[in-house]
Amino acid sequence: MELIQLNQANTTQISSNLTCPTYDRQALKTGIVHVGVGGFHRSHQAYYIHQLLEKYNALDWGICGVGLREADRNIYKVLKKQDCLYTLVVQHPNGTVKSEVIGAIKEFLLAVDTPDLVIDKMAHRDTKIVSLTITEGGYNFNPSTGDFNFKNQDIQHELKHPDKPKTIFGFLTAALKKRRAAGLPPFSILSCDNIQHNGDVARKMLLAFAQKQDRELAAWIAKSVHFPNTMVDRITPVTSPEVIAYLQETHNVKDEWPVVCEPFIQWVVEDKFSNGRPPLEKLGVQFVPDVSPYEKMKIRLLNAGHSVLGIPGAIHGHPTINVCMEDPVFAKFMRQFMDKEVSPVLGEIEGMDVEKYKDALEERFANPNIKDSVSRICSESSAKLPKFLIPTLQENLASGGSIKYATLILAAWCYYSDRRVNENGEPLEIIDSMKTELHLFAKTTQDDNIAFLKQRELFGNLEKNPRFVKQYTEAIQLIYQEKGIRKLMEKLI
Ligand code: CS2
Repeated sequence: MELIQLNQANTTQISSNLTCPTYDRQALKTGIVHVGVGGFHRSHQAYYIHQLLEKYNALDWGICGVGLREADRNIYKVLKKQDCLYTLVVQHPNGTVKSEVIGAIKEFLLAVDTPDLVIDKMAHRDTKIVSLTITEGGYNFNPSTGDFNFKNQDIQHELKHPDKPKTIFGFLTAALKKRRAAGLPPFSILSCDNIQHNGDVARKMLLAFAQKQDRELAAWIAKSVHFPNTMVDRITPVTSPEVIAYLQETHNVKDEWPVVCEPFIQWVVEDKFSNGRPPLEKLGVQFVPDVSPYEKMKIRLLNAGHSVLGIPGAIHGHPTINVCMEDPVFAKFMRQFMDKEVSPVLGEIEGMDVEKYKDALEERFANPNIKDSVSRICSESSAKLPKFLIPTLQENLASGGSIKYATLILAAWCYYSDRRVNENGEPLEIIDSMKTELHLFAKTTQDDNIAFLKQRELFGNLEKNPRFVKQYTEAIQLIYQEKGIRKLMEKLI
């Protein structure tokens, strides 16, 4: 049988063996402009919106996707060819698979090609929210001071040429300026990245930038734009060729970039919007006055837990998170890290059962059908660890709590950045915008055991803490004896 290309015209045919949108996509307005259309946006926010369209026909809340970088050209091409349709493949731990075509994204713009269209879209009266998944690095702050990085070349360019934006900050200010001039209300800026107080961070960064560009505009933004904090959650691995083949074999559909995810989904949002919001509470999104306890719990347990498995997993040669969880040493190490180092700093969280949350995480990480690669988890560790892991370590240093698990992970990260091969001699796939610097600092470790810690923007003043330095130096010496990371983990549990 000939494969059917996924696109709008073919949905009638495709829907005979794969669920397709039934709402009128032609009539969709794009109330949301979303910047950063990766797998996570497509498994999470776009899926919620899709359900809202299916169940409540809320046609004002379609999505216009935006890619800011040249690297977004691939997704742009695929989505264009597929009329922005894609398949979401939900993989349950017991092997059940539920696939569905998602239609919430109506258009997609590539900012490097058409920056003016992006500004116009954000400034359009239909746009009520600009949401973001631009990754931890996209917020352009110095990880150790939290201040806006004005040294970034693209930012320098934008400050000189406000009409030629490149980064999210240039686009948001250009669009808000236009709205203000037209007498339109501002949009809300909804950050969906794994950063504690993500809305507050987005606000602080945008205001720092806007103040340098246009003080009056900055004052207007400060007064009238809302930046709700959010906690987002759904494990979404990188799409593998097997999933594309699976859809071809099982559903006879050619989808060049489907998305795989786990069944679990959660979104907690502070209910403060500048210009309305979709009624997502109908789908179980939790609107709360303060998102802090949720985000802290998620980032310190889930995201840090991932790194605690992923970095030693990469060194040892475990390909995925579920394979790490099948290894009893890794699974126990991760749980003890959560119990002994994270739980004490989290304390009691009102209305939340932290023990249950950790149990559920163990099950989610172990889902054998997700096959979340350790290389995805280790990617951009330079942006993740300072937010996910180091704060826990610092709080334990302050309180005299346990630090040995987190410290071993930092020492392992140094070894990983230095050696760049796993224990079987196979090259590691390191994806990190600071890859070169990480290697430069790590490679002198054998002469100076704490060389890696000298990257102050990542580690702050940890190198000055005698208790930490002692623990770290011991860990480094043991790792560099090359007896195997797994043995070291075993010794600690
Ligand atoms: C992962 C996240 O690599 C990582 O940072 O921990 O992408 C994680 O899978 C999501 O935050 C789950 O919601």
